[in-house]
Amino acid sequence: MPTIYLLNGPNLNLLGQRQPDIYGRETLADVETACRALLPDGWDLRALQSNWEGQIVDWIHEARETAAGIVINPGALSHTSIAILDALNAFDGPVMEVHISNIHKREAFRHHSYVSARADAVIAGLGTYGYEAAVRRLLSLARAD
Ligand code: CA2
Repeated sequence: MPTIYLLNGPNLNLLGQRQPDIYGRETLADVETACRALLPDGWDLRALQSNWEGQIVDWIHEARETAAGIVINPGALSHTSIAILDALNAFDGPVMEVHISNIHKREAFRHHSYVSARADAVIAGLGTYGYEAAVRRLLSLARAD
């Protein structure tokens, strides 16, 4: 069954609980539900969150075997992690990078993302709708194949 990996990095488990002015009021569970609702019959979503860089690297390796595409919000690891970039570079399918906030409107240290060097698209500032936009794009790419 074609599966989309929805990966979230550090602190995104707190979504909907703190800083609603920046990240909105939806929880990660809400995001998963909204993304799952977009899937055609026969598709699956594997939604995962970790505060640990190595765990995210391991999930990207797992995705190499099984995933039709990856939607990833690496959180703060976007700005630091060459390990996640290297793992994504070993994945052959489409990669959508999502940031809930507009990282370019925030502190300078958020303006650069290592992951963007691999991502096929970068979505920033659409709020949690960015995840849905990313899933829609992945599905349209897969259907064009
Ligand atoms: O805008 C985004 O999605 C970010 O990837 C979120 C990261 C931040 O470090 C990036 O620069 C931009 C932080 C995620 C923290 O999420 C929280 C959510 C609610 C409450 C506290 C933290």
